[in-house]
Amino acid sequence: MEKKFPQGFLWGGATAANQCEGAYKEGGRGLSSVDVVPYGPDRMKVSRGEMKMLRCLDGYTYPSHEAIDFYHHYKEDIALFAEMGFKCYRMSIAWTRILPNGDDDVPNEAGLKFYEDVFKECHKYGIEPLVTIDHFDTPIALIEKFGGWRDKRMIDAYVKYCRVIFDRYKDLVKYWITFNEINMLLHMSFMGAGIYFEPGEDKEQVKYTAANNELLASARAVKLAHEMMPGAMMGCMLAAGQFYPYRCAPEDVLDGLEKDRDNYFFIDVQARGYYPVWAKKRMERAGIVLDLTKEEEELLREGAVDYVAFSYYCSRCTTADKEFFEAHKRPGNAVFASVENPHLPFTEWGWQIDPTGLRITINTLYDRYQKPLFVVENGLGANDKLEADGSVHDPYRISYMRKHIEAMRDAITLDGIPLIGFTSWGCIDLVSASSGEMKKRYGMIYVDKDDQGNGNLKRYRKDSFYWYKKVIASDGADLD
Ligand code: BGP
Repeated sequence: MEKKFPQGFLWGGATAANQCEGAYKEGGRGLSSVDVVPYGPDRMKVSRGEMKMLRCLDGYTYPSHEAIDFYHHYKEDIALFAEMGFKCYRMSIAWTRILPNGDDDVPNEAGLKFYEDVFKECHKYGIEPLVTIDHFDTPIALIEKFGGWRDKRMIDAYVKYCRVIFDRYKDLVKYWITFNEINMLLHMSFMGAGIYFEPGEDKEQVKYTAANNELLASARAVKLAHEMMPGAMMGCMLAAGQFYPYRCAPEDVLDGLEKDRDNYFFIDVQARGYYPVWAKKRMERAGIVLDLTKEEEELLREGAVDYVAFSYYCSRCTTADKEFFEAHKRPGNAVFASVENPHLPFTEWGWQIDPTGLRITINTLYDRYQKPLFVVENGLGANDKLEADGSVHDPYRISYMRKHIEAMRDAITLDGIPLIGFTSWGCIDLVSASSGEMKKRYGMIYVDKDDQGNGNLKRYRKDSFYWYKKVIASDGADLD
């Protein structure tokens, strides 16, 4: 069996502005949704849109404010990525660095310059930037003005922002993603769409209206990008992970199908260009009304993406037996509720480990969309120990990565799936999106900082750093 990955495969790592940049008030940056999502017990409530917090309040700590200070360390960090041999670096642009109020007529030059420098630094080492336009990042000014993505006017603001960055970076960036994990807005509505739910309002209606607005915005961005940047590759992005039926009972299989549809719904629209018939029926049954004109339906068709990107951390498991489901819910899967799968081990944070599930997910996505795929997030969140000599021994991470890379190799060589690349999540330790912790580390580079904000931000190479370097140097042939 061919062990090498295809020529030109984009090996690399991934981060997001809000989880690594810090410097939240520097360079004219405006306040963004992620800046008001605190560390601690209220984090989930705010992320889900159940607790209103549109300002930073005393008594809370906000991890995004400093994060790992990539803003001031980017040269050092990109040099480390280059040392590992990265061919690609996935990152996001903070909308409010470019348009501090989300829809300013004059963009903020300091913000534009910052990303220009970052992209140039990547190119210096032959690293291809892959840019997420919106990674859990809604300008607070727009949330105050429109209530987040529930309002159609968000689309114009987003397109305005896209026009500015496409114009400025057209010669520097080829690969784009319109929204990070777009399906997340159903679960973490504030994080994904800047939505706080007013008491008593119809949450499902609000969520699907917001989804429709993001889908339209994505389509306009794709169209605009193709006009402004011939050759640009525009992608959508799904928080993926197949649902398995817990039992082979048909009701469980049907339940798995329906739960998968909650997620595929978004990508069906973005990749195929239209709402699937079952989605329309579902909304009709739930009394959800979509404000979608004929022209907008046409726009969705014209704005279909070029490739499908996704994150994969674990598979999920479900049953139609509600009592059983509740009794066997796996703690830790705070966002995607899942029954514990007895066949799989799990991480310290309770996420089940399933490399074969990655191959299954890749195949399902390809069967469904027939478009090139890109694994833009995958990795292991774990507690690491920095030794006195500056080393970090993380065999558990190497083992996780090895098995998932093998699963990708099988999907390519045995199944023939066109995979563009793989960017390991949190290639450098950063703030966890769900928990706000630093101690949930994904990196191959350790950053000296803890959950309380202590630490000197110094970077250290973990064992996985050297291992991944070898993997890339051998084009994936050497995974030992
Ligand atoms: C995805 C997000 C990332 C990232 C990752 C790991 O949902 O796109 O932003 O953080 O998951 O999750 P966590 O940080 O919660 O462990």
